[in-house]
Amino acid sequence: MMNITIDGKATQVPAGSTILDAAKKLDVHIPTLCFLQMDEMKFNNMTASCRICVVEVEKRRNLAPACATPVMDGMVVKTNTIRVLNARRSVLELMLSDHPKDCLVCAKSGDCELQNLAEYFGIREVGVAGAMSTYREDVSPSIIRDMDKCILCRRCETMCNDVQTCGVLSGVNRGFDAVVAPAFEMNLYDTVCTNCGQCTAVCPVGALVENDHTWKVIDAIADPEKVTVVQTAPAVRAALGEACGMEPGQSVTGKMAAALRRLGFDHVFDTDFAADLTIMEEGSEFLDRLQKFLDGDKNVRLPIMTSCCPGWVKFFEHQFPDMLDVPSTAKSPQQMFGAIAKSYYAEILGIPREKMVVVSVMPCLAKKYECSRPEFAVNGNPDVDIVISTRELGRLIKRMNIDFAKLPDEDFDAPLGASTGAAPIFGNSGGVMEAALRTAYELATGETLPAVEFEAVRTLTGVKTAEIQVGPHTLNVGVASGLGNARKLLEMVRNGEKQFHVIEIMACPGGCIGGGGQPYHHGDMEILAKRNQVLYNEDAGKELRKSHENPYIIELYEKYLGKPLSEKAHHLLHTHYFK
Ligand code: HC0
Ligand code: SF4
Repeated sequence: MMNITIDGKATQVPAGSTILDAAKKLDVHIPTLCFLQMDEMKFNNMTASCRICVVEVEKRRNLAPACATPVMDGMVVKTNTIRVLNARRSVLELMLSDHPKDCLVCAKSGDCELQNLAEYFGIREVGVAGAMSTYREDVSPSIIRDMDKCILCRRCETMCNDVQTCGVLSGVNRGFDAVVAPAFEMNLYDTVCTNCGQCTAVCPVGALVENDHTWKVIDAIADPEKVTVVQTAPAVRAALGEACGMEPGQSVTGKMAAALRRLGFDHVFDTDFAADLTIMEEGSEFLDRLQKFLDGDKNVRLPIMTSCCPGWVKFFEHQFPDMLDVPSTAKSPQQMFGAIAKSYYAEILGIPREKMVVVSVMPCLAKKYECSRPEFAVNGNPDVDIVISTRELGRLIKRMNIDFAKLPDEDFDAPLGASTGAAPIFGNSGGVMEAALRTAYELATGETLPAVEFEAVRTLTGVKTAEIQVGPHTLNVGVASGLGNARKLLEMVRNGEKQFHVIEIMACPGGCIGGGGQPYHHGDMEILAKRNQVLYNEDAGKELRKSHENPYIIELYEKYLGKPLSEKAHHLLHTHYFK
């Protein structure tokens, strides 16, 4: 152990700890900007590039960055001397001298770590004339890159390279022109970017933000010629409260339905309905492949992999093009919902699909890209027209003067608003697997499951493998969240290291609860754990907890689709992948 004294308070920390670690232990606040660490995700941005955290160390000539300086035994540190304060203020002024001053119209205003620091240090004018560099704006369907605002903290690079293993972003150019960009300074859209949005989740400023579509939603609602239909993803209900000023960990499903009605949507539905539908299709596809495999069919591909996460789909299309026949062909719940809304439900309403506007509220930025894929449209009319993130819905609710916390709990509309407990858990890593196992077990064995909870596949972050008994079959299952973890599982499959039967992958660490469009959690992993619990509680509180028990899903098959994997179901609910 190392002894250290900070601002007159003494403590001991293990060797290898930084001054910042010791300060946290002592409850001494040291401001940081570039630094961010999330051990559970293996995310560690310790570039020490911003120098906001400098401190004075006795017997050392230079100030030291607290985030990257290891504690030495007997160290004496001061965090608030005039020398330290002046150095931090100069650093901040230099940074602001090369930063746009358009906070009034910046997407990150109110949530910007640089703005917060300027306020904390009482900066009222920038006394340094900087050479403001300008960079073109890069707009993808999911993300806007405004590199004028980049402060070179490198958090996005760490996320994209170390956690997601996509390798899209790295530092380019020198001096004032230095930015973080794709190779050859290509647009994100032209790279192997998966649109996961995890870079926006860690960007401290407005350099990487979602492509905001809130005004498109307002326009659609105000258009008297349009019928607006909204769907909400499983993970949104676990975090929307945070975007509306409530404490993390509160389930706001009923308030969310009420808010969407107050916003003026004509039909307030739930992606959870389509999650149940996905289980019917994906579960049946799995049982079909498993039976063929057991019958000795050499052409059948196992494991089956979930295909509901569009960041993951883009990842395997780019990185594993030799394995495009492995994932399930089932569309994601978002796209199944759009396809059913604009066929089955448009027919019930007696309107043409062009009159309907389907809006999704998602925890995810890749969903914005997913709905723009040409295969998810009929004669150019998309199945899902507009996707907004949880953060954007929070903004809309505030913009429309809705006092969210005081709203009553309301139900979704029928028929596309009904779901079982198997659906909300889709938002947790391991949830799609659990939902699929509940249904596959009962369809395969014809018996009632003794207990619906499959604890063995529940995991907050990382990789989990388990053996699950389904009737006479022992299934090897794998679950991964975060694309770096997905890569590990896929390489095991490709190398033939392990025979899996089913694999669930979600691109974002923790699953959709940690999606790139969720309220910023600033590295606080407890917030993710609370969101995770909200969804399991919602499942536990439902009377029906298996997708095949959803009465409206049963009705949809009886009246419209026939049975899972029917020709009509294939036409509306399945897709294919591209190299
Ligand atoms: Fe998800 Fe989904 S669970 S990807 O994470 O399957 O975004 O929440 O909506 O589509 O249902 C996101 C969340 C969804 C889809 C569902 C799946
Ligand atoms: Fe990398 Fe994901 Fe950001 Fe694309 S969206 S640049 S893949 S972190």
